[in-house]
Amino acid sequence: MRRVILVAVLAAICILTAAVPTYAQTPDAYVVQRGDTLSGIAARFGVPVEELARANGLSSHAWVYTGQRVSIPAHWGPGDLVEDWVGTVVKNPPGAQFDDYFQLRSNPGGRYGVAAADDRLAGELAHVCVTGQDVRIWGYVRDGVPDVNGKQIVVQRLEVVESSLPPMRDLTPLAEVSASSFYPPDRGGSYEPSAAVDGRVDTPWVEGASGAGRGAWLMLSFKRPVQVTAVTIDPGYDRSSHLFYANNRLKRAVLVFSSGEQVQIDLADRTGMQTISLARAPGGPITTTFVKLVIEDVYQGRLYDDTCVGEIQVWGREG
Ligand SMILES: [Ca+2]
Repeated sequence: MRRVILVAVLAAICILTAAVPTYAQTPDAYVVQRGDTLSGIAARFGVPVEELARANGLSSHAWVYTGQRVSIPAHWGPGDLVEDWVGTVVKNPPGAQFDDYFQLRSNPGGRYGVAAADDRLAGELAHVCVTGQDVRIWGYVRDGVPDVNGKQIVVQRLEVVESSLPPMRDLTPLAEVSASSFYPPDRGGSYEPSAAVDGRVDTPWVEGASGAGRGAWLMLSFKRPVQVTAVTIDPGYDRSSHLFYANNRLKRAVLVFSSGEQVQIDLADRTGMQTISLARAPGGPITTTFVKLVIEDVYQGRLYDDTCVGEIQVWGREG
């Protein structure tokens, strides 16, 4: 009975996504033919050449010889084909077990790890992760891998779904910024709230409260409601490694929205922008007139007990 239900659910998913899974049998080994190269064999079986080389104790530039048996790593065989699946790429908060995943639009339970077949696609995946745009993807599913539910889509082609809605973009220039307090200017510059949105990670807003500034806040306000899909944050004084670790860095914060929604975020203790994805299915982007960042916890600075936010950006669309 259970199996029947499972089959029915799988069938429904297939219909919803208009994808017909095909199960290709991966051979255990391949006998090298004249003219074959390791990279050619890797491409034929959809295996990264490094993985194929490793499975055979070879370097990835090794020659192969006619008649040589080459083992094909089983889990790299093309599994379910992914053809025109529609969904969003969602980034997990730093520290999560897996960094991102693909969320099928048609099925809230349809969640897969995601990987790019090449560097260009990796860049596109990173971009749509921030913009929260729906995408159509093609590729295949790898089974039994250390990723979400043991499954990972290797994306070989990606298209952004055309939409009549305004495009997702960096909304920060539309915002007025304010804060509960700020540190007075000194020889290093000024640390007003506007320093967190000036497009530079090396100029931080620094809270001016006593102690580490837990409870201090920075707020970006919009004249008209916006739909927020992601927030990116540089959690410290990112002018140099010395200044970054000399001051407090943001460890945990709460994002508060005018809708009443609150999202607790955890930040990794490292320089550079970190992405907080809010394009979570099925809830979708958050509609709000402000984004308020409230400091909850910090990584303690070596020299100073002041908490810095190098830069914050709000991504989404107007209206
Ligand atoms: Ca800045």
